[in-house]
Amino acid sequence: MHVIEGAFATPRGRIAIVASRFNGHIVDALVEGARDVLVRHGVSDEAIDLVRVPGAFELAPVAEKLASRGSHAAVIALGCVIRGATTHFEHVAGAAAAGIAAAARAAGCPVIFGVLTTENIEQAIERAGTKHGNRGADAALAAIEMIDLYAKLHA
Ligand code: INI
Repeated sequence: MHVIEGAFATPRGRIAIVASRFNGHIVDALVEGARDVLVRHGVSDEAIDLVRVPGAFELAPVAEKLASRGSHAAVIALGCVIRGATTHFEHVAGAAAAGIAAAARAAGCPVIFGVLTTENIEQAIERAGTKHGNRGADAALAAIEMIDLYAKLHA
């Protein structure tokens, strides 16, 4: 069997992280987790562009713009949506997920979904560098693997 998959090779080119300010304490921990993984896989800190947006709703359009410029090897979208008393959560989380998925399909480079959608702040903290790991770090690993896979599929 001929298996085609991405390796965790040092990616060439720039990496963009788009991160929301809403729930900033959590998102900052995701950004730090992503940055740490990228740098420990050989990406220069200088080659990482961090683009800030107000909330998770704004992640997809900006990720799509960045990805369509062709200036980055991958775009990583990081955010945190926490359920509240109203249906606002569903709209914001749904728009972020659907929008980032659409951006990923349209773009020539990987666009990675690193948005926490949780019931409460505790679940978010657990996934931002405490007992359930760091989803920002996971997103960066996915980006590294996908960059290599795209290179293989385009070769
Ligand atoms: N944005 C988030 O990133 N997380 C949330 O939990 C959230 N909630 O719950 O409201 C949120 N709302 C703001 C939204 O993303 C937009 O920034 C705003 O609606 C302006 O378009």
